[in-house]
Amino acid sequence: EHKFWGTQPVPQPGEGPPIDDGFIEPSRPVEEVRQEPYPLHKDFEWSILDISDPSQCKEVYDLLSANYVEDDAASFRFQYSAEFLKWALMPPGYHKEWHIGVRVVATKKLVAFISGVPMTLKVRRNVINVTEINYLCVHKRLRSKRLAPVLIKEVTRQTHLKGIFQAIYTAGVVVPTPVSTCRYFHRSINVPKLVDIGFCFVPRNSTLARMMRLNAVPDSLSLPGIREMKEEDVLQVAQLFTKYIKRFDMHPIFDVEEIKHQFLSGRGQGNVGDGGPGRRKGQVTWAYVVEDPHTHQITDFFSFYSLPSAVIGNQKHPVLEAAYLYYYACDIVFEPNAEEGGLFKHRLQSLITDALVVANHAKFDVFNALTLMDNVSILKDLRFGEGDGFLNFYLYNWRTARLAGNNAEGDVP
Ligand code: YNC
Ligand code: MG
Repeated sequence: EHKFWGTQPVPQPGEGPPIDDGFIEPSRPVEEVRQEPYPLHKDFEWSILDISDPSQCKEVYDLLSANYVEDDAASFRFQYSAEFLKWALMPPGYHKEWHIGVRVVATKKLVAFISGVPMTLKVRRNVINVTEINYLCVHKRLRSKRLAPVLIKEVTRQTHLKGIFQAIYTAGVVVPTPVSTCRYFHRSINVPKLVDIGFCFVPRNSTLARMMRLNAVPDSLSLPGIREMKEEDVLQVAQLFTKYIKRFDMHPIFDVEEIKHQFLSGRGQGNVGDGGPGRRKGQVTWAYVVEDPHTHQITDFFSFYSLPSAVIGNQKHPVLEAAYLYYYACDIVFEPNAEEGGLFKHRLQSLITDALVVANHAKFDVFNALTLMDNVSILKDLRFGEGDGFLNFYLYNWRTARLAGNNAEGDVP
């Protein structure tokens, strides 16, 4: 059934849960790794892209803008900004050899892309160095020609050449074999626009005015001591993040440099407002901390990123401005059995409500979140609605039992 995936070191359909966690195929010495790129049709050539070069970054942006992920109805298409790609593809320790393009020999036009970035991942009891694969894209005119498997094999080869033999990736599609599946939830902010573009509907028993009232976001931040994260906070945020994230069966491990990159390097240039209301020029990420007014300790933080979508064929509203909840942490512990979820749930609700306030000021139309981390405990109360999209998580060359996640209510049936 899966001509390509059936040949790869991934759990195959019908395999039972593994007896123990570990690799599927052993690592090899770098000398034994294939040294030549995989062959391409004679009209095409491989091209390593230098994302630090604005013109090459723009080429990837142009390819993805016209050809990347769309929803099933082809109404929306992800429109990652060039600044976003720079932030996502150039974390500490990135390898330019993992930013792989395919060009037309005759015109040098970029027609396909795949990328990897290094990451330290904890999966249950094991810490593994992986590549995080993303932005696999083939130009619409070159689809269904088995180019995707060649891109995947080439990024695998380049990964092996750096001594890395495991990968993590996510996709909307199901291929062998997801390790976990999350559902998307959406919190409406700009209700009239969302209705206008068909992102949501006014139910028969409601009105636009009532929907706007129900989804009104508070005018100002509510947590005492909340403010934008700054460079001086990096060490404390790293400690808070590391402590909080340990509770989950699969999570990245970020050192201090990586924390700085993840939460501060996508912040854009200039002052808030230079990129429009509530935004810096080129701002990709937002990060806020709660500093205890008495102890000056950082007790909480949240982050989200900007990932707009093109509204396909809409002249009035060409772009849907979407914010995506990213990492957060609190210094109090989730109590699953406490009445109403206890202190933690209350705290997380206040924290993410403040995230909505910031996103509203920055003129986002919708705030999205997945059913991971502790999100499920707060999504319904904060008026996030269940979406129809799922995100499947995959591990390459690593066996582990399926991760239930903390997503009981949002998991696939
Ligand atoms: C996908 N998204 O099943 P079989 S997500 C994985 N992830 O193989 P062809 C995919 N595999 O089933 P097309 C996949 N999509 O026969 C398709 N496949 O075994 C498999 N869309 O290839 C598919 N971006 O070239 C089939 O298909 C084979 O021309 C078919 O190209 C596919 O970035 C694609 O959704 C996705 O641009 C490039 O449709 C194209 O259709 C496209 O005939 C819009 O391919 C954009 C889009 C995907 C976003 C993403 C994560 C990708 C992960 C790839 C796997 C990485 C493995 C780890 C490597 C490193 C290992 C180390 C160490
Ligand atoms: Mg193809």
